[in-house]
Amino acid sequence: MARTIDLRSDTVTLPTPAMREAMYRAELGDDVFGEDPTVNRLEEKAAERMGKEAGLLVASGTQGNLVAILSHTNRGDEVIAGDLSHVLLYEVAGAAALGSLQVRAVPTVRGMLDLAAVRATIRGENVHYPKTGLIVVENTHNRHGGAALSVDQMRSIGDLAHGFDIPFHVDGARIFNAAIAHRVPVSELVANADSVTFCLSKGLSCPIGSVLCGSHEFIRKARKYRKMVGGGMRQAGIMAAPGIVALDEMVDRLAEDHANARILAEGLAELPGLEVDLASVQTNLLIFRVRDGSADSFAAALAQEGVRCGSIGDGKIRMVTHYGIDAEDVREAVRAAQRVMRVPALR
Ligand code: TLP
Repeated sequence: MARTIDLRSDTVTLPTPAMREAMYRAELGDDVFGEDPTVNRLEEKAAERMGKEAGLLVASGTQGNLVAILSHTNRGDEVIAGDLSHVLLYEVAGAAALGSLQVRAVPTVRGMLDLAAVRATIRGENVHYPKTGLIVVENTHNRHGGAALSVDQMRSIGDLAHGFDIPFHVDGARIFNAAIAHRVPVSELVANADSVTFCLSKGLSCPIGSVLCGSHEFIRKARKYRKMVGGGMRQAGIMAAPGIVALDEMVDRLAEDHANARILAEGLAELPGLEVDLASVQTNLLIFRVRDGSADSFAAALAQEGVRCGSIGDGKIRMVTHYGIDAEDVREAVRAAQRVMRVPALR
């Protein structure tokens, strides 16, 4: 049987042989005591890469964002985030449930926060108002089809936030994809961010983990919140070791995923019945609309053809390219979609 081409997410990536080897050989200690040398090495390396003072290994992107949000704010504060952001839509309302925070959504265009709306949403001094405690931006932006914000865009958000003395957190689950798309060092993208979370377990192919980076003082606070939410892990070097391999070996290859996403998008754009906005495809993620028929049945029929994708609501399909998917796989995915679109039941 032909193998499945799994385009549901870059989270499905499996560790490389070098990562498995690194896990096997990792020097370990108790990280809650700060004694796991491999974790310490990853945290230093990640912080250096991001241009920040310190790093903190966390279990997931969701945990990294939650811990960052808790560390920047106080109970009852407001957090401003994009209307389609992951922290708002897909993190189980952790900020509300665990931080007693109110998240205010502002409109976004291709991942970029509407700055006038942000300005209008920031609270002034009034007995009725909560404090605006944090602004969160996502780069690249998941629900905006992997849109990559530029250095200028990131800087303008940070400048606005800091003009009001508000910290600025970056949900950079896929920040390296943004850096590759704009051909800039990742540290430039997050230069004026107070904190950034990036995921090891997506395009970088690690089995587990994300790293939260920021100032020494911020990370000291975040370390306690990580413990509070059960993220104090012991011999976590086994998950940090592949992270080190990822930062050394897996960043530049993200360009291949972007090239494959482009081949995929161009192929799908040819098919009548699908609505693909080629201009929106910047990185490894592609969101398009099924014009004829339902997105759910399209995804189900495509799965029958050996290609898995995500039906994300509103008649839309998401496909993500990643390590383990090559140009021939995406061409096969296009052929499968072609077969599916000819199925009369879908029309
Ligand atoms: N996103 C996952 C799903 O949750 C949708 C995916 O398959 O894309 N920020 C962003 C921008 C993300 O896309 C994700 C994961 C996270 C945070 C959370 O990361 P994890 O899954 O490690 O908690």
